[in-house]
Amino acid sequence: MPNENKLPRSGDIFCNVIDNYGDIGVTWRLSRQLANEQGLSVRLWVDDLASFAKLCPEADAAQDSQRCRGVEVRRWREPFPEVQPAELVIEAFGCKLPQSYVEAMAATAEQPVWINLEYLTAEDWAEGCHGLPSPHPSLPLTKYFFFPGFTRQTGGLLLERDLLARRDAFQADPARQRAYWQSLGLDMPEAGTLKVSLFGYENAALGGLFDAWAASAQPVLCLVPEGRILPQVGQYFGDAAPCAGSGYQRGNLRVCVLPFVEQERYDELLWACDVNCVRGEDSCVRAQWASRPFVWQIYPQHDAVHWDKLQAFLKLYLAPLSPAASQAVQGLWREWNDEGMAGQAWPAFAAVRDELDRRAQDWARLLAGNNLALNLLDFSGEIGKMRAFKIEGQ
Ligand code: TRH
Repeated sequence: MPNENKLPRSGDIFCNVIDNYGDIGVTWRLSRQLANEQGLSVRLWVDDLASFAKLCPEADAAQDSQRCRGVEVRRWREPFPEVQPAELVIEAFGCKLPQSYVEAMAATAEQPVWINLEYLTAEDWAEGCHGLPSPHPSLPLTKYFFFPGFTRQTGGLLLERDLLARRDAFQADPARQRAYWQSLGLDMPEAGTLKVSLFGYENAALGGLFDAWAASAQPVLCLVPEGRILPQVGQYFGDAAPCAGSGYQRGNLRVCVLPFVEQERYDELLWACDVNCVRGEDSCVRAQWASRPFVWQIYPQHDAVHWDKLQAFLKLYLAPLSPAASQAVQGLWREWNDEGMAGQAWPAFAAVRDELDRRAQDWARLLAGNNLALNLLDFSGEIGKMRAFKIEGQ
């Protein structure tokens, strides 16, 4: 059947898991949105199903093909099976598509829209590169760069249709929050307790921050999902085998280790906390949708290029803040990323939390209209129309 409005009806999304959960976290989220909110028939090709199963526990890492939450999840292995390419093809983060699949794309009657979904950055150059075409050197195919981002000149951010309404309902409902804490095996924290979630990479600054929380006048409850920072948490409290369910107390600081949960449930943790320490890319975006102050541990890259990325984000995020609040955030983020004495910057950060709360809410409102999945479909539709126009004009 001819596709009159030129919006894609099917999608193939390719994910090569490099390390951690960011690559699969983003592609799994996008797959579900395209399938469940936009009605596309979506195949997600993943080369590491064990990582995928951490985000989606009902998945079976031993299966080559399975349906999970409206998405066909396929093991990406070589030799790549012979399949009909989808109308929208997304390679995430520059992963190299199988040669046979690229050739099949070139052989289709209507060329698929081929997108390279890039990493998120607030750096200015992303606006200039967003949407640029890259013709294939030998085949009649063009790939387009699609940059997520924080401004209208970029592709926006992944945001589920009902996420903000669900967040508001959760944050306004003490009964739901109580039930959430109980599901973690904890009582609802007493009013006045500062609740912090802490998802991070190894970080030598951890001890300093823990010291500051232990010595603070306000009780601090810190929730640590299982992961790379856990050995250091154990070391701080003299426990050689920390695991989900472990709990510790020092001074006014209580730390509870949580299991790594499925992706949707991680949002609830962010909504339930007053401050969220996040890392990488996807958890950082989720912390922004939580509308609470956050501390970002950026994924470290060669030649320290991640510092430019961090500064570019701070420039946008901090622009309307008072000098005191702006300096407080910069101080803590720098220490947390530079593995300095993060504890030293904490009191200044804690002192401006009201202003940071307001900023977090404004920021999420500002970003919410720039939805990546919708932008991606609009972009694909435009390319489809442009091609149809060219063919007609021939
Ligand atoms: O896991 P990450 O460190 O991934 C990183 C980044 O994406 C980085 O940009 C990339 O270059 C590198 O991988 C290779 O952090 P990120 O991006 O926050 O991804 C974590 C995912 O895990 C996110 O989708 C949220 C999810 N998550 C859960 O589903 N359950 C949990 O309990 C927790 C803590 C996280």
